Amino acid sequence: MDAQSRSVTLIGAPLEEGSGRRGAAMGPAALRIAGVDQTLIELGHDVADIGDLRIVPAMDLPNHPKAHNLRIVGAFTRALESSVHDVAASGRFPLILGGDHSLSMGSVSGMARYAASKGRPLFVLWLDAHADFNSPATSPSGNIHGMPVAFFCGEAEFAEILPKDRPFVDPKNVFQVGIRSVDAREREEIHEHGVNVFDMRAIDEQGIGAIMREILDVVTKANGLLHVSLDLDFLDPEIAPGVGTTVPGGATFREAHLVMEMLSDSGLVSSLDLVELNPFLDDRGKSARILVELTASLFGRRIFDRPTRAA
Ligand code: 4U7
Ligand code: MN
Ligand code: MN
Ligand code: MN
Repeated sequence: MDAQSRSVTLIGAPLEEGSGRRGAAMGPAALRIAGVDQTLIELGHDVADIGDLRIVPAMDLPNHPKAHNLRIVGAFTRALESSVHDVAASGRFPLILGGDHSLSMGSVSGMARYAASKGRPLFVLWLDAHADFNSPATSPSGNIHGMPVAFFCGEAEFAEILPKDRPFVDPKNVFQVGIRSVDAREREEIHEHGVNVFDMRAIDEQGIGAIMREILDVVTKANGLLHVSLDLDFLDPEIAPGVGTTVPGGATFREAHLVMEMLSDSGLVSSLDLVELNPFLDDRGKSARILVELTASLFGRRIFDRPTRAA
């Protein structure tokens, strides 16, 4: 999106059962307390908050030994797939307040259905320490928050959560940035399927600005929609401690803001997940606040304006 005013719908997804521990279900509340709605309003956007999704476990799904809490994650996947699709189809920007990263099975699938209805390709920018391309067969933990990318790419069908004819995301349209923790079999899968990975070393060597220009050029040329999925552990744990799966050596404060500022200038972003915030592990609201600040940069907050870059 550009500096223009957007209509944004906040969708709370108090899901923690996809991760190995409790606490992420408090994420939507912490993001609201940190002022996500007021911040967007002050930037001139129209904001509607539909509250938190409420689900009942999907009893038609199996109790899968290698996909923990599948009935709960599956119910959230269905609820998010339809609400994210419907919000986008009504011309509004879905902003999902998580919740653990398994929620992206639903949010990205909903955007994939919306993009298909418009005849446009969906691209995904995955900002994360992890590739999240496990499946029940490869996962060392059985935690579904390590599987969403494989799921929405159609590479991890472990039960019929969504209709069989749902559109998948082409793994070659997935750009992962910030990666620094990948499991052995997951590594083979992401290479085999052609996921675009910019690991922390790529950020160190090329600079985050050059990487973002490369990604945005691809999306622009394809006339794509771009879904952004921001896992809090993309950031270095020194500045964002409120997360269950800390990995040292993450993105800095300025690297993360530059990503958001360049995304904002591009006008390409269609939807956003804020995930993996665990307020129980946070330090006095620090991590919730940084997610809200990054959201502000994505929605047009600037230090100073810049001349628009020629396309
Ligand atoms: B997150 C892990 F084994 N790969 O699958 C797994 F290291 O959404 C971690 O990126 C997954 O935070 C992390 O359990 C999921 C593990
Ligand atoms: Mn993740
Ligand atoms: Mn992660
Ligand atoms: Mn495969």
